Amino acid sequence: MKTVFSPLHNRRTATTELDGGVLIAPHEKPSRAETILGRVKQEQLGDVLAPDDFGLEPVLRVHTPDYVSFLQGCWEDWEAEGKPGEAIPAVWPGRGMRERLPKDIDGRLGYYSFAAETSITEGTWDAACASANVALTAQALVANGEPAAFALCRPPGHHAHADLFGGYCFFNNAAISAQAFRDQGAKRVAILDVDFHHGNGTQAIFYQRSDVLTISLHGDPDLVFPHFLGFEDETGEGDGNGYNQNLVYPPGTPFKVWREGLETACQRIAEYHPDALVIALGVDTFEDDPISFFKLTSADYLLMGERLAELNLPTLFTMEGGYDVDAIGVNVVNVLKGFECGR
Ligand code: OKP
Ligand code: MG
Ligand code: ZN
Repeated sequence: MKTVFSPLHNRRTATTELDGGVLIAPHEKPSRAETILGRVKQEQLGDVLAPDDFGLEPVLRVHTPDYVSFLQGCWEDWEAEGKPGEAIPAVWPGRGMRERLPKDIDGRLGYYSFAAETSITEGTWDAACASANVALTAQALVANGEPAAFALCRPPGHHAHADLFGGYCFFNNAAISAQAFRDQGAKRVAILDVDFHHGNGTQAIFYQRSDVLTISLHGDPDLVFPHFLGFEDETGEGDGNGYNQNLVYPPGTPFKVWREGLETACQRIAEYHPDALVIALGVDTFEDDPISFFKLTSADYLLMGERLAELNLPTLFTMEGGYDVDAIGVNVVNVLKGFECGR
């Protein structure tokens, strides 16, 4: 399978993540993408292509124009105020307050975010645009007949809503790609999110729609990020009723248990008969992941890929999380190799 990769991911070099009351070096760092790329080459998965530039039009099919403009100008506005550090939101419209866009940059940061761990920095916009272009280039490969493609996106995307950043995400690459499939004539698209965290942005973007089925397997939000969405009683709304599914698991979950959720998800996807499948591929389900609590092993990722291949659908993989950099290349490429074996 072909991989799409852009060195511009390197423009995202935040130095701070608010964690445990201190600013740490971010878990979501450039070496993640470089390590995955290295393994793709080492295992000769297939050609590595540079992305095309799709401009903002396909991004604006998912994200609001005001949010996109905010992201584009945020760093400049922050710097113009002479702030000493990276742009970190610290105030939100809490219960009983007004959801009104303020002029001030601190106010706008809060209006357009749902979490404070993700700082905006000088190259964040460039990297987020490159990441979306990587996804859209791989999407076009699949739309044009490749059975599958791997979008080596960085930064990740599945936490980003139509007008919210957070959880290391700015543009929702999986959602943008699913919408691109729809705009190119696909009747139904399924998004399966196997990242350890709930794909809250993806869920929210399609929550009232039946043309994009969204399913996420993840750690119990009662215990882990994003805390305020991702429970099993969230099944969609209006036209979307029955087209969102959350499969929630507790600390210590091994593949033997997780794969039952994968089976449930795959059966639902098969009965939906989508024209294309998008896999939001996080490998932070790994046993040694520093911020997660599932217990998948490197060998398990081969089996995951094999099961996904059995769906026999045109499949786009978009890279999401995974923070044990020593194992991230092996784990990601195991999913993709397992997928190619299973076909
Ligand atoms: C992004 B993705 C660490 C807290 C981390 C944010 C997690 C974002 C995960 N102490 N909170 O889904 O991999
Ligand atoms: Mg998930
Ligand atoms: Zn994650």
